[in-house]
Amino acid sequence: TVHVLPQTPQLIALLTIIRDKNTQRGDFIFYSNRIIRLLVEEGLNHLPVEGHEVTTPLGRTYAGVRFEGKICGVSIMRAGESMEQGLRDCCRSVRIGKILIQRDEETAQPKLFYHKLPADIADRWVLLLDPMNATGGSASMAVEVLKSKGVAEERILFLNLIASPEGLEHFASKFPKLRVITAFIDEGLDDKNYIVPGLGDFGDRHFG
Ligand code: HSX
Ligand code: HSX
Repeated sequence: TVHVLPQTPQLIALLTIIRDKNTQRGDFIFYSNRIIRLLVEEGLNHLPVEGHEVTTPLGRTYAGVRFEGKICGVSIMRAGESMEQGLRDCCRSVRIGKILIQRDEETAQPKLFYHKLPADIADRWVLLLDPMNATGGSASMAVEVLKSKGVAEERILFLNLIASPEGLEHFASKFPKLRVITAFIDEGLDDKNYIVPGLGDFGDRHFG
């Protein structure tokens, strides 16, 4: 299932800045971080909570809730690493796994080079991080890696900034129980399988 962030004027303004080809790296990082923060908070909204009672300084009890699971961020390198800090800003001691997948820009086929994941990942909720979902090939490959480590599809939340309709369809048909949280669904892909209108190569714009 796909959850799109509420398309508020504020969010569109942030997206407009990072889409602008004249936006320089410092601003690109600053404004994309604001969107990433919203994506992380929305992702956390999908995790289960249990009842938890506290006493306030006024001596009253408050029947609240607390998060009951363990989580792990997994970034698809390189671009996905740009989302790690946003997750850490919300979850201080969060564990982070890495999967290095590179898309061959001739064929648009993803290739897996490396992965390193926490040993107990199968017991965790996984927030999969990649800002761009074009054909969906890279993220699918990452999900296959996670599944091979015993992570259930329903425990994976894929956080991404811009998705193409093609990428989302690919994902929905392959992994129907997986949740995708995206800030924006773009028009589609061009003949090189780049997202349009898009924002160019996220990794290049963020890391240089
Ligand atoms: C974060 O810290 C999340 O709530 C995680 O559940 C927790 C990290 O747990 P661990 O990886 O240190 O066991 O706030
Ligand atoms: C870019 O290509 C992104 O960060 C993703 O890792 C990937 C998206 O392309 P696709 O595999 O969805 O076509 O580097």
